[in-house]
Amino acid sequence: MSGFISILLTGLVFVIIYQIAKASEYATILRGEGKINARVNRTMALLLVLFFVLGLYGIWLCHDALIDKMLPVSASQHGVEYDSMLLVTLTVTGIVFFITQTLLFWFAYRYQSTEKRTSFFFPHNNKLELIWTTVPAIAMAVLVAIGLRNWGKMTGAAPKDATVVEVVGKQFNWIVRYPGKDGVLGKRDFRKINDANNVLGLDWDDKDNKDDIIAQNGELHLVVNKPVSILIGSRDVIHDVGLPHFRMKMDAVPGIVTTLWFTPTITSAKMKEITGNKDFVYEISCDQMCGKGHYSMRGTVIVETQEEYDAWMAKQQAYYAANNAPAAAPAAEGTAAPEQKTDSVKAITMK
Ligand SMILES: [Cu+2]
Repeated sequence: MSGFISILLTGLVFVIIYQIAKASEYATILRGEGKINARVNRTMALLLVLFFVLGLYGIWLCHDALIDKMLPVSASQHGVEYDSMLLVTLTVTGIVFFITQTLLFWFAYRYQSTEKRTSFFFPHNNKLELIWTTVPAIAMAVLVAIGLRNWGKMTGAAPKDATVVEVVGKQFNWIVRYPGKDGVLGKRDFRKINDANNVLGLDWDDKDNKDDIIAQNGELHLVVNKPVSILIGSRDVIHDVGLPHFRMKMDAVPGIVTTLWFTPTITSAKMKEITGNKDFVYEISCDQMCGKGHYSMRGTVIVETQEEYDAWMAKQQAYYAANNAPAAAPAAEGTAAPEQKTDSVKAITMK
């Protein structure tokens, strides 16, 4: 209902503007063009200044209302660099914005059309052209160079001692796999995916899979101050691993492995203190609209000390043992119909 009223009101505003335009057209004809034009010019010049001042006030209002809702301090080393990059970019563009817009609106007011003044013909000036092309070009090149350097760091090779974790998106949650004691993630094949007892399609002929762990509740546990390399995949459509508190994000694309790495620097417990929120949770958000359950793809990240991590890991059972022994008894967690899935995959491969 409120949507309908909004559309109706918008339509009404357009009709009113149209009628005013029409009326002023008739008034111009009746009273003489010169007089009316002079008045319109004066009014427009004043309205432009008013628009600028109100616009600046609006920016300040938004800033004031939203500053408390900003993300807390970055919880990763990379994130601190990105934040400072953002600050530099916003400062440079903000100063340029303020100078150019002030000049734009002031000139519109100061040099409004009057009968007494004719315009000055100034068609071309090489020196000016050169200045206003080169200066922004250099400024943009510097900003882009800083961005590329950071991008290279984020997507480049992770340090050798980084923990490896796999995060796979599906409609509609995240599956987190750890490599187990051997430190190697086993092979997986989408044709082996089975919601009852093989959610990632792990290849049981690959011995590296036998000790792989799929985290309970899909929780991503990380050790503070230890680099982590995340291998990202998807089981169905394109998702995106968004880690806003670490200032990280990367698409999860079916069929290919994307990666990102970072070093978490603040434990979940410490972040609760910093934010003053005892319910604070680091989250994985899906940053790619992926279907009707997109909103519910909220994963949990827990950053903890090595001891806490080890204690948690000790409680995890290898996925193979939990789902294949003895005599391949299906686990209770699956809800979808697995047979149907495998059949449809077979049908596709046979074509
Ligand atoms: Cu998604």
